[in-house]
Amino acid sequence: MTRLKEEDIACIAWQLKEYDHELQKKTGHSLAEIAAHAVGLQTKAAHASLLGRIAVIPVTSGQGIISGFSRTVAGILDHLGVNTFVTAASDVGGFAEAIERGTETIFLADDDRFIAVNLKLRVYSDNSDSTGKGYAAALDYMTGGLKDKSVLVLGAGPVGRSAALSIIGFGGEVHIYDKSERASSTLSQLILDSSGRKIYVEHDLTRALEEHRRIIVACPEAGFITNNYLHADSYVAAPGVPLGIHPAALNTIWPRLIHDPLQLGVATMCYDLLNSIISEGGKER
Ligand code: 2YC
Repeated sequence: MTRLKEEDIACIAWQLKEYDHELQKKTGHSLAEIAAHAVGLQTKAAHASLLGRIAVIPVTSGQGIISGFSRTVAGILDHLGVNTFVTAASDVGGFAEAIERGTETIFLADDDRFIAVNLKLRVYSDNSDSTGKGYAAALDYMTGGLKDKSVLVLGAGPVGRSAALSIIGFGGEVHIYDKSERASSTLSQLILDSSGRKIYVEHDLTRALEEHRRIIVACPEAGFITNNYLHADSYVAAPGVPLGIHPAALNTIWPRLIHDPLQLGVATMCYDLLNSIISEGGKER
């Protein structure tokens, strides 16, 4: 999993309105609507404020705190209308502070996992899983619907796996390419076993890029997708950091490219927890 750098996230918190407008232009929907779509919720029914107060806890383990990370996560949640704060203390002290201040939902990340936990329902949402869902939902909206359409997923890791399952959920046909053939075939078998649906393993990246117009770039390779693979009807949803689109190709694909280092994943984590709360609420009746 790529570890974000301070410069990757420095501007996010104060550009969220612009980012949201950009998403609306590209997909016809807001960040909240895409995140709700990713988890099968109608935004009308689910307002993020149902999550109560949220605490983001800085974590110093491993390579330590990324300056601005917790503040940026809190900014994204605030943008969604959730009352959020970053704990003054990190780690265990931050956890105690979150409990003392009556929060029900906690966001925290170490070098390996980024999760959001709802203490009341004892459920959690994982960033990789949510990021895959969020990007598949954005591609579904941006292309006018993935039903009966083929989608090339680059990268068979946790994000690519989650995106592939979501694309199947939207009725799409998944073609997977990973530089490790073993990773592709393992994912293909997992999906066949879990959903009975076949996905197509691509063995040649060049051919796959030439043949596909809807692409999820869920691998951490910079700039390998050049202009000759992008066409007027190409649509790219790229959760991978660094961005797989070659800088010289950015201008042409920009109106049909979704890419951010944190926003869609965090928003989908929020709606994923909301989904649990709403379905739990339904059970309580
Ligand atoms: O500031 C902190 O609390 C750090 N412990 C945060 C470390 C996040 C490491 N993970 C990443 O940089 C990203 C995730 C946001 C998703 C994938 N990699």
